[in-house]
Amino acid sequence: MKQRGVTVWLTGLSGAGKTTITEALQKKLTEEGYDFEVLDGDIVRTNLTKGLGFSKEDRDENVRRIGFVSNLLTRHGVIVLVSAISPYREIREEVRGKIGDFVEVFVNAPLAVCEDRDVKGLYKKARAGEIKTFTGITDPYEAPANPEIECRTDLEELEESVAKVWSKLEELGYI
Ligand code: GGZ
Repeated sequence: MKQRGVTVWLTGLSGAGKTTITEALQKKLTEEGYDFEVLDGDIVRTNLTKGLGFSKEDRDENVRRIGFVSNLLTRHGVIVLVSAISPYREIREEVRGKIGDFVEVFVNAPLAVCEDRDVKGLYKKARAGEIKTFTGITDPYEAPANPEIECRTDLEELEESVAKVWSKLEELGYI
């Protein structure tokens, strides 16, 4: 039977754990032989959305383009893992409406925890005023109202977060 496509959209603050969960899901999907693609904001911004900045307009454009590609892939039976801050609810909902087969994962950790992790030193720079419009510091993050899954990465182990996503995809019949 042909695989059913779905977009698994991970949204959350920088440092919340989106990429880590995506990488773990990627490993599991590979092991189980599924067709999938990954669209990570950080990487997509070096090609598909190159040149876009971090104003609301540019972030929405980034999300819209990621959503466009994700829709094409999803329609062709691919499991698409999207990892992007995607801070604005309205555009996430717009993309959800276009794709239909859409599972939203709220990768949630308190700002203080993300800031404490500061893997890339970006929060420090934002606090120092070296980065303008940094999500959570000088720019908004609108949490999903009704995500299919919420992963509290400060409270649960990575395996637990991955298992939650996996069982939701099973429950919805995508895997
Ligand atoms: C937020 C920023 C910013 C600003 C650079 N605000 O955690 P990261 O480092 O590795 O991933 C973040 C990435 C944000 O790209 P997205 O495409 O996910 O953003 S959005 O969905 O809002 O369009 C972060 C880094 O780039 N970064 N400047 N000002 N994150």
